[in-house]
Amino acid sequence: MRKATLLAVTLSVMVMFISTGSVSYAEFNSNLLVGPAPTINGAVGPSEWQGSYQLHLTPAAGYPIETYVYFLNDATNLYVLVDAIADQTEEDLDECLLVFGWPDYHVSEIWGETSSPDRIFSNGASGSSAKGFGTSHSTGGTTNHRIYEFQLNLASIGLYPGGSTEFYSPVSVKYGYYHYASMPYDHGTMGDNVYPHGLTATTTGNPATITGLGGTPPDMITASSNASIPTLSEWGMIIFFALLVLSALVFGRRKRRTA
Ligand SMILES: [Ca+2]
Repeated sequence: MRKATLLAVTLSVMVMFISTGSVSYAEFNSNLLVGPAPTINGAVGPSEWQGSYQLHLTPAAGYPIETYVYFLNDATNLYVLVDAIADQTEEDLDECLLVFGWPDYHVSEIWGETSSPDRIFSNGASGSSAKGFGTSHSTGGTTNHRIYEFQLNLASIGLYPGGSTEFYSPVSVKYGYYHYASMPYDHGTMGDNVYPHGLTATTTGNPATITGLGGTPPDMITASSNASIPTLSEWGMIIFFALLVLSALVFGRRKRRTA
């Protein structure tokens, strides 16, 4: 009976940890870069963006444009792929915005012609970005769609290996000369993926300055350090195996006593 009870507790602890890790995006890790750094050219090369995506934005979760978002980092840079698989129309006004930190925030935004896009790196952010239209591994390489690639210097957005900062894409100002959009904005369908869903922002000025955030709070992103830190679900597995060993010991002792 004791063994069965222990096993039940173990399983429920494991399920708790696994569901905590997969239901909410409120905290996530950038994966450590393995292999070559992505070439920032708006095309997903065959050896680029290895490892799993961190965010999958779906209509069911409130995002009109189904999109996969990948985050990788090495000691100096963060690399972001916004793979907008449901934006299958190529317009100059398609755009993508990434914001890091709050209230001291750093911005990278890209829009305009695919061949010579307009780019913003503001409030200290520095790096490179590209806007493309093509296929990627997310769709099995068959359907052309919008692809945005970013390289951001970690220190320029308030990050370092092992460090954390807020991540969001809050604003939907697209007309006139105001800047800032979402992740991404598709002009073909006028769809806006404000991230996280339910985040609101107030802005002023031209180009826009974010003066306040409300609604759903931003996520926290943690950049990987070389010494990898177990994720929540890995900790769940560790506890699971520790309790398994413990239950084996308890069972073993009972058996000896009976004998
Ligand atoms: Ca489009």
